[in-house]
Amino acid sequence: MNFHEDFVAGLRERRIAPKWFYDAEGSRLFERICELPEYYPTRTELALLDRHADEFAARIGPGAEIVEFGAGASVKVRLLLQALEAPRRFVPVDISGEHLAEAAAALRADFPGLAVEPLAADFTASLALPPPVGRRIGFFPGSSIGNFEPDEACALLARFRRWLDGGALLIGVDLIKEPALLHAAYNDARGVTAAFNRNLLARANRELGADFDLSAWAHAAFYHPPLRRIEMHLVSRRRQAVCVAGEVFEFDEGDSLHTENSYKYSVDGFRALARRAGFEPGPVWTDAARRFSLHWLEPAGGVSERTSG
Ligand code: AVJ
Repeated sequence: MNFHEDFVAGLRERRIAPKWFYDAEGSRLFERICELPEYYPTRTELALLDRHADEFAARIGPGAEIVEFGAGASVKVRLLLQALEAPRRFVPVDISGEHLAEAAAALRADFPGLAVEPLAADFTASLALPPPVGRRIGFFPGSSIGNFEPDEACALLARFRRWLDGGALLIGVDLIKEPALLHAAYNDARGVTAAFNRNLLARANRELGADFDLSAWAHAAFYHPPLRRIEMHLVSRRRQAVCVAGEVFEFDEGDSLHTENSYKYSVDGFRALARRAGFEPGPVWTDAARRFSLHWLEPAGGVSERTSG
């Protein structure tokens, strides 16, 4: 559960969970990725949120509470909040506490009537949400769902459904597309994605006193069509030994640490997954080039109308 144990266990398995990318530095690097010309998901999703904000607001209704899972920067939720009628409360949940506090302060200043109650937590573990104060709506933008194996993604969606207490989920999902476009998005010319990937090792150096030589690890990211996923790896450029918290790990030239999967879905494939998780998929919004999608998911099985009180 903590970075130390999970990272060391991950080194043995040659696989590290992507949630550990997001320390303060990693969160900053991720924000830079979102501004890259090659990284189409963020700007495509932002355009969708902007264009359809009134439709989302109509579905969400007045006096709602928004819970954002993996809330990094607040740009996306701002578009939503601005369109809502008297939103009651915003609960951003993020694994990077430092990052959360900054964003929360800015939101409070800009939305005076809104209670902002950040929760520094790992939502892949357990989540102690406060009792809802209005109709609770989940917001999970950015296609972070793609980080999970489809079965895990299904289990996570089912957990969101329970946490949402009868409320709906608005979720962003990156779509299957031409491999060249996917490849470019994870192999940007400026090397920001490579720096983001290597920050995992830099973080281990900072927090665990590890002695990774960052220049000895190559960034590798590629689309794997049979599994419909981008894989990111850090590949050892030479034979080397690394010391992490008193333990030595040996790597041959070409050994890889698998640091991330980013699954891509078809619209129908994702709707089927959502159904398996107990949701009734509603409308889907996509851009003209069908690069990215936003899905409205209601809990299946007749959930009561929202109450006004
Ligand atoms: C935040 C998981 C959606 O998979 O595209 C971006 C993370 N990794 N570039 C993604 C990421 C490399 C991103 N998610």
